[in-house]
Amino acid sequence: MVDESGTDGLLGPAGHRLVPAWSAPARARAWAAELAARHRSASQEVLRNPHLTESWAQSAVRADRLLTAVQNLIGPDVAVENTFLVIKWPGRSFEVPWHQDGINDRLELDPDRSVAAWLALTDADVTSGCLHVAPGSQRAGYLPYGAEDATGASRGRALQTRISDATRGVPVPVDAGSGLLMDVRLLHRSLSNRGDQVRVGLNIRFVAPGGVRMRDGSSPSLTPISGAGW
Ligand SMILES: O=C(O)CCC(=O)C(=O)O
Repeated sequence: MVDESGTDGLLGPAGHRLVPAWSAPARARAWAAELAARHRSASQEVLRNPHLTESWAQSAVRADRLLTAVQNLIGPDVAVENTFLVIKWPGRSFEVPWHQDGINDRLELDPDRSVAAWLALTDADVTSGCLHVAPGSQRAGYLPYGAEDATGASRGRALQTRISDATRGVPVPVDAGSGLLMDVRLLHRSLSNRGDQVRVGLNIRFVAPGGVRMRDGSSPSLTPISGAGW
């Protein structure tokens, strides 16, 4: 794969961008309320690949404004490689350490043919555990990362990326129904929810044809969303 380090990438110097109003806020909040009601008794924090089984997630990954923004970056042929729902319960400790969405033990994404999205189903602010991003960090390319911690419960994320002391994160509050697009090399993390309301967010990895390189010999599992190139 081409060494993409040193480049600003598809999302420019900041490496991320807001996607305003991919959903009506009330609809996003209704999905979040239903998810919270369903998973509250087990305090479940992570749902893997809900786009394969849940109708709300099948709608979310196809939302018009989101898909148009993704197509403007990676072209008309778009597939979903992975989705990852995080429910942060109020007052409960649950952090997602610094990581890059485009690399893990299984795969590496081409930053010119893929993009990550994070969709807020509830309001997410500093108190409730919004994302923190390190603008410009994508220029360093993929970095070494550590093993998931024991509490990671198989998140399927290459967590604990070793970041430099100079790397600074900035919080990015996002309202329900809006979201972020991120360069797949952008360092980001989230802290625990210290508020009194549940915080729900959906991470999506979108790819164009040829955007996935498998590192473990397995085949990519792709859900085509648009275009004829699949
Ligand atoms: O929702 C969160 O708090 C973090 C999710 C995330 O960064 C990811 O899934 O890559």
